[in-house]
Amino acid sequence: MERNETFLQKAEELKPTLHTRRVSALGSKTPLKKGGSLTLDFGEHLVGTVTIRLAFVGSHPDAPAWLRLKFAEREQELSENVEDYHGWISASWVQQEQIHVDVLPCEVRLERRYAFRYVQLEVLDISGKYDLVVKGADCEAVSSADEAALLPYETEDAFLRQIDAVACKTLHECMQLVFEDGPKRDRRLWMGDLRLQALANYQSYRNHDLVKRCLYLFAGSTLPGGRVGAGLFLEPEIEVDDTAMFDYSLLYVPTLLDYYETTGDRETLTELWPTAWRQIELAQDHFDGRGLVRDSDVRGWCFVDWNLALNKQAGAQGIYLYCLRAAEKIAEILDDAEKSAWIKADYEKKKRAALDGLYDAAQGLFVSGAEKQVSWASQIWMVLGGVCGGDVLHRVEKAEAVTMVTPYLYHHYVQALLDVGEKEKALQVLTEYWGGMVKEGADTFWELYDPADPNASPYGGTIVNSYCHAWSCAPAYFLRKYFSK
Ligand code: RAM
Repeated sequence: MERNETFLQKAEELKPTLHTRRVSALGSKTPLKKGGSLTLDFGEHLVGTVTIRLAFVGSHPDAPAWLRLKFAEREQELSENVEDYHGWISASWVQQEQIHVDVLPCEVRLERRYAFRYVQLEVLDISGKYDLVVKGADCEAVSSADEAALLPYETEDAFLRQIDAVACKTLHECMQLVFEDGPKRDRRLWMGDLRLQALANYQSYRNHDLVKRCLYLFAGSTLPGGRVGAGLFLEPEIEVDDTAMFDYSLLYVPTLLDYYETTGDRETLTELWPTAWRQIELAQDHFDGRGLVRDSDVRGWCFVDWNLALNKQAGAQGIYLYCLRAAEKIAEILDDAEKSAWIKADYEKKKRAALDGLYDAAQGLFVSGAEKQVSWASQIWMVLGGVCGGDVLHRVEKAEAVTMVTPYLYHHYVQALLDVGEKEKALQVLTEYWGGMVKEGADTFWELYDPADPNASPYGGTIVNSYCHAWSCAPAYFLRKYFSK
C-alpha cells in the first residue's frame, strides 16, 4: 500500500462536522414477560446511537433481564433470522445484540452506531417476579449533510417530489465523515458510490468539500503502483481496501472532472490529475494488442452490477472509453497537449476494437465474453462510452438479455437515455424503478431492487442487504438537473 501524507493531511483538514439531532420513539405501558416483544418505530430512517429507557412492574428485580435487540431499516428485516443466513458475506453485518440488564429502572446506551427505523426488543428471559416495561428510546442521529443548505426541488408533480425527497434522505443518511456507501453496510467509502453521490450532492446539499476530501483520501492511500482502490477503510486509520476493480479505479477520472466542472477548483484538479492519469496508464495492462479489454472470470475484477450472471468484458470496454473521454477533457483544461494527443488516438483505437470485436451485426447488439452474452449493462456502457447511438437500448428490450439488478446500473441506464436525447423515456424509467421502491414503502432507497424478484440478494440472503444505499440516490441528481420546473 502507498501513502501520500500531504494528500491525507488535506483530507483530514476537510473532515466535516457531524450535525446531531435527537429523535424519540414511544414505548408501551404493557409489561413484557419472558418471550414478549415490542417494536419501536422511530418514524423515519436514522443513523446514530440509541438509548433505551427501561423500567419494571412487580417485585424488585431478583435476576437480570436478558434481551435481544434488532435494528432494522425495513420492517421486514425483523422477521428474518440471522441463524438462517448462510451467505458469503459476514452475518456480523446484521444489526442485532443481546444484552443483560442488571439494574432497573435504567437507561441503556448502546455504543454502536446503527442505521434503522425500527428497533425490536425481545425478552429472552426474565424472572417470574417482575415484568419489563419499555418506556421509550432516543436516538442521537448524525449526518454531515446540512439541511439548511439543501436546495429546493421545484416541480408540480407530487410523486416526483416524493421520489426526490426519498433520494435526498438517502444521501443525507450516507453523508457521514465521508460519503459512505450504506450506513448499515459497508459503512465506508467506495469509488463507484462516491461518483454518484457527488453528482446528487452537487444538485442538493452542495457539500463540495466532502467530495474534495474523498478525492484526496483515494489519492492518499493507494494500492501498489498508485492504483486507486475500489474502496477505503476509515478506521483505525485510512487504508485502501486490497480489493481492486477495473471500473472503480478508472471512475476516479470522471469523479475528479465532475468535481472541477462544479467547483472550478483548478488547484485540486491540477494536484490530483497525476492520480487520475495513473489509472488510465494502469488500465492498459488489461487490453490485448487490438485494444480489446481481456475478459476475466475473477469475481470482482470489474463491478458494473450485482447480477452474478453478468459477463463484464463489454461493460469494461465501454467504461474505459467513458473514463478516457473524461481524461481528455481534463487534459484539455490543463493544456496537457501530449496526453491529449495520446488519448485521442487511443480512444479511436479502442472504440474501433469495440465495434470490430464486440458488436454482433446480426443482432444489432454488443456481446460480451467467450459466450457472447447479451446484457443491458453492455449496451448501456457502450452508449455512455460514445461507441454507438441509442438504438441498442431499444433492441435490448426485445432481446433475451442479462438484466439489471441495482440502482447503480439503473443510474447509468437513465444517463444513457438522456445522452441519446430520450428524455421522456428516462423519466419513465426513473419513475417506474425508483417509484416502485417508494410504492413498496421505501423511505430511503435500497442497495438492490429487482422488480421481478423482491428477494434478490447477491450475498445469499436479504438480511444483509442495505436499504439505505448511496448509489441509489440518483433521482436527486436527475430530477433536479433535467426535470425541474
Ligand atoms: C457493495 C458495496 C458498495 C459497492 C460494492 C461494489 O458491497 O456496498 O456499494 O460499491 O459492493
